[in-house]
Amino acid sequence: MSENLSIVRSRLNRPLTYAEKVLYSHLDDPHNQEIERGVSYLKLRPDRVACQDATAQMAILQFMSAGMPSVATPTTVHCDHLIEAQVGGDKDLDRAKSINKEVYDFLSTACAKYNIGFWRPGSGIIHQIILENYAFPGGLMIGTDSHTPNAGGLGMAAIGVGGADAVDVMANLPWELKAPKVIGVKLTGKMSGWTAPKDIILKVAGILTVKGGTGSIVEYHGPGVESLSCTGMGTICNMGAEIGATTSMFPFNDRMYDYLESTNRKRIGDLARSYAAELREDEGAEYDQLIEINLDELEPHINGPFTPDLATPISKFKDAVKENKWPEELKVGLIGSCTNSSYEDMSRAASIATDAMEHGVKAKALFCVTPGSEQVRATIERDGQLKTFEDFGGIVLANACGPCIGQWDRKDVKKGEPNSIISSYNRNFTGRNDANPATHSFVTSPDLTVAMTIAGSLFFNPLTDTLKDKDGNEFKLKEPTGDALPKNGFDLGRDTYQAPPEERSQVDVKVSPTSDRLQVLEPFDAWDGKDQLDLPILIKTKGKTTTDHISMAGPWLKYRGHLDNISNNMLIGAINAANGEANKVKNFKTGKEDAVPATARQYKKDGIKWVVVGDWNYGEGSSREHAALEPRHLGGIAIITRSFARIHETNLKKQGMLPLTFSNPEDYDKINPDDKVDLLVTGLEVGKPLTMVVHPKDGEKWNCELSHTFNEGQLEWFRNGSALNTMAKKHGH
Ligand code: MIC
Ligand code: SF4
Repeated sequence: MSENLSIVRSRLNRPLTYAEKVLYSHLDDPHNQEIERGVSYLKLRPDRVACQDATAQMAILQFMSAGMPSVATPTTVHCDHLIEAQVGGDKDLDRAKSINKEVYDFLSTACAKYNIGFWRPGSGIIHQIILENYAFPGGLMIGTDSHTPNAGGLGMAAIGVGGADAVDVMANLPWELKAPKVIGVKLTGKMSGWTAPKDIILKVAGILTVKGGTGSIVEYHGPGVESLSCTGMGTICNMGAEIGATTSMFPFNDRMYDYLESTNRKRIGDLARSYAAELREDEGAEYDQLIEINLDELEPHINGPFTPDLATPISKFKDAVKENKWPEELKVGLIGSCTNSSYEDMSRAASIATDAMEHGVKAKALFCVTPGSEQVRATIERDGQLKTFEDFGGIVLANACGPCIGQWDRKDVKKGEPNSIISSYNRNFTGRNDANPATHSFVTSPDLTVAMTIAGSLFFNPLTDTLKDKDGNEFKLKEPTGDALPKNGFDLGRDTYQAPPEERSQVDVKVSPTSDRLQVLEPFDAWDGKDQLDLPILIKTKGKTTTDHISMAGPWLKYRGHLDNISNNMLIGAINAANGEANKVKNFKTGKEDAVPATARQYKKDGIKWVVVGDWNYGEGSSREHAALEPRHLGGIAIITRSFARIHETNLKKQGMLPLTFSNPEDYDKINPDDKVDLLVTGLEVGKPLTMVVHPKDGEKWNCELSHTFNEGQLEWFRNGSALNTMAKKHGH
């Protein structure tokens, strides 16, 4: 790292931010790489790749077609997304193992064959396991999950990507990233009382909004950092995904050292100490934007509903609930997830539950806990917090994503019934947790989640309000307390890791041709070399179109390895600008209304290519490349929007689609869902806008200018039909 860095330093001759140091020290060609923040495409060599089960299936299916004997970069796969919360812990886990047997068998044999570490179901959530085992200061990793930045809590540049990007790195190609800008967040003051690390990112999300971090790394620094635990920093970096940031990072410090030591990595901590000067920003480093937050004044926040950037400080929350007529009764409180499952989070939450029980009261709302890892679960079982949660009335779910991603067999409300839930998770898009669009989902710290759960009401503010004890006397909850790290060390719990075997050539990876869960990928057709004329608009979406709208999770997660089957969820959550409804579009040939995937299939059958028109920040949220593969599979050619989220834009390019943006964002309003368009693709060139001719149903045709961010290599992907086709072509098969 220092060698590469000194090469880059002598070229740039200016102080560097920490994020820049980590990225530039991983350049494939530090001598010649062009480096301009926000402009050049960097070619990087990540140290590590991580995949979770819901995205690994597609990644591995693509890797298999690259024809390599093993991965070129250390890689792990984590089974966490496919476990549905029903009754709790072990029972749910056993059920998941039997329902998903085929997929787990596929992943475990593929991992064995290609030399990938495999974390079995029950081991925990990818980002927690990475923090506990693999993250290290100064490292660069990519992960097929948008919350990969969680490892920024250990000073790593950890970036969420689609499966095809992971495949590049597994196949020893450099990984490409537009050189990010750097947003500095300077923390001053000291955190105390009811304020938790989560409140920093909830506040930042309010300032920057869901698209404010696009194209940037958020770098935290300043004296306030000292009052944060390593896992607290992880929480902040984790939820940086919600502002579209490429990643978020903290500089190396003593709290990271302590965490490394308590997770059996003192050696790495010592090494980091000896390079400490390179593991932080240079004096005088310049940020593209600077935000300052004084932790002495920072209030606890609650964000939501429906979007993670609607930030309300607790002192104003009751009024906001009244004003907006959000359902006041709190139905469910949920703590845990990859965002907030640390030992510290669990012990602080348990301290509040204990306080309540000492007054003879328990959770009024339903209360669920998802431990982030087997290690955290076993440790809080040993140290008593787990029992506290159960005594308090809580259900301890399996170490997995569970309700965070709609893996929740929720029984307490009917579909369509307006209700409120609050969690310590990171995302709260419509329908995400329970597939009920009327559920108002709020995100906050675990501390506030527990406090609100006791009150059963969104009107409650634990800083100022009292509760009634078992005899009807009023009492105030004590401020939460907890240890950042367990005094007696971590208990590793059950062994859930499968190392790849020495002898791998005989391992057989099976994909049954009749499976409805797994399907071998067929290469997409190359571009026909012509302009694309007379294309219908399959749907013009209105407002938020997140990856949850484009390729819903929950029950659909089971088809993540089967492109044709999962394509039946394409855009079913997106709102059609033509009628304000979801999953109802008009087939221009028949004039009949039908579901979006069905209409696309009909066009495909008739040999008609189509486009989608979308609004701002299209594809926000997940890294799931299914959101790009599905339109490609069903015959789409371009997605034309006001703007894109980073991972989704790259995913579209990788699969041979055209992500295009209106050069004049107002043109979005001028497009009618009934219009037809010509895309003059033969004129596609790096750095030049593309012309789209719009043919309104009645009226004059007009020219619309579209922008794109393709570089030369990426244009090849389009011409060849996909990045994978391009790789195959280079390898001569
Ligand atoms: C999410 O939080 O939305 C997910 C589910 O973890 C996704 C990954 C996926 O869709 O498989 C993510 O964040 O990238
Ligand atoms: Fe899992 Fe939720 Fe974290 Fe995504 S955000 S990795 S679904 S726990």
